[in-house]
Amino acid sequence: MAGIRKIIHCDCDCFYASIETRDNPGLAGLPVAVGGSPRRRGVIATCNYEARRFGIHSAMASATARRLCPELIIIKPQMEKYREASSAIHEIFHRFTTIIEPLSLDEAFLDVSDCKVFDGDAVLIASNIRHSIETEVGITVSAGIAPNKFLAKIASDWQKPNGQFAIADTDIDNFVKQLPVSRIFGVGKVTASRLAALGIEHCGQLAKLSAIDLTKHFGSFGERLYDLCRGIDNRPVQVRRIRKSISVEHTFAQDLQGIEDCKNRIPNLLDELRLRMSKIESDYCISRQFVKIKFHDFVTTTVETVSQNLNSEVFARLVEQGFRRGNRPVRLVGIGAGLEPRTATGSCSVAGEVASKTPFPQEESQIILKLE
Ligand code: TTP
Repeated sequence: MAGIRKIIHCDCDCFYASIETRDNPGLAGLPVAVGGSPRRRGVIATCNYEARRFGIHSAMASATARRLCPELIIIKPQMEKYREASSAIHEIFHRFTTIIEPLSLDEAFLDVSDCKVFDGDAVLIASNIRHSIETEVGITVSAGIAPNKFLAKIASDWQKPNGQFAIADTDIDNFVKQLPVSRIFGVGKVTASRLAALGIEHCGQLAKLSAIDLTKHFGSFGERLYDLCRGIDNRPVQVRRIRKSISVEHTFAQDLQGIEDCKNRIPNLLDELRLRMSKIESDYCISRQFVKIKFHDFVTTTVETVSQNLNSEVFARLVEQGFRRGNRPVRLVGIGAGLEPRTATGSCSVAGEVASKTPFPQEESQIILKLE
């Protein structure tokens, strides 16, 4: 039927750990994690499925992971290798479509609606992509195939690891009816428990509420919920994602005790931030500077200000402000910049209106997660 899109969501299985096992086959079958050292307050970036059986997961302290599984092998991340694998994977995607929306190094949406390979059969296209990545890059990938991004992303998780799952247009109603509301992107613990209080656990139950009721309970997100619980998602696959920010952060092996100690860390962080910024500055303008401080008790604060460049004095002032909010030892300092795309003529159009409570960008902090 015309108008039905074919979207594939590809997601590598335990990406960093798979690359490490590929490069050291002796690790196969053993519990393996990639992350920082347990002795230096490192955290786990990811772990293989053997390690997950012990309850280990991303962002867990490596020391905790080691306690859960004393034989866990923890490997220091080697980002260069992961980037290389990521571009090889993207080269494979490009054999089938140019409409690719990368979400991270190991995850992307592909719109293959107009692809003629395999007579346009998206299930065969996904199989071939997975097979090509396995043979050419040496790691496994899971894929979801569906008429939209929301369902394709859920489907790629359905048969993980090393599997694929397709949701045909005619199956959508049955599929979403049974889907727990917690699977909807944006439904976190708070929304899920508010829905549970209304007796709603599955999308089928959610679909019984009117758009007006949903908006009454959940504001503008209610409208989105109204669509998603019916399996409707018209968002296009966006070839290039617009970055909102860029940042670097560092967790210190020993807590920093005072303002001066924190400020002394700025030059190194700023060097790294400038380097990263230099790679994208032809596409983006800076609209604000921000600082993130995590105190020793994990309480986190962010401070930001409107700015059009990366100014070390401004960062120092923000660090002072942030530190004073907690006035206690600090385990992490991060600095970053809010970004705006350049206009078509390459100029910067924004003066940078900034909302006072803009949270530290989570996606970015995942990408730049620093591991010791
Ligand atoms: P994910 O796609 O979230 O997870 P994964 O590929 O490791 O495992 P899964 O099979 O469940 O999809 O993350 C991709 C990579 O990003 C991951 O291999 C390591 C890195 N990463 C971090 O560095 N920090 C994090 O907190 C997370 C979640 C991931």
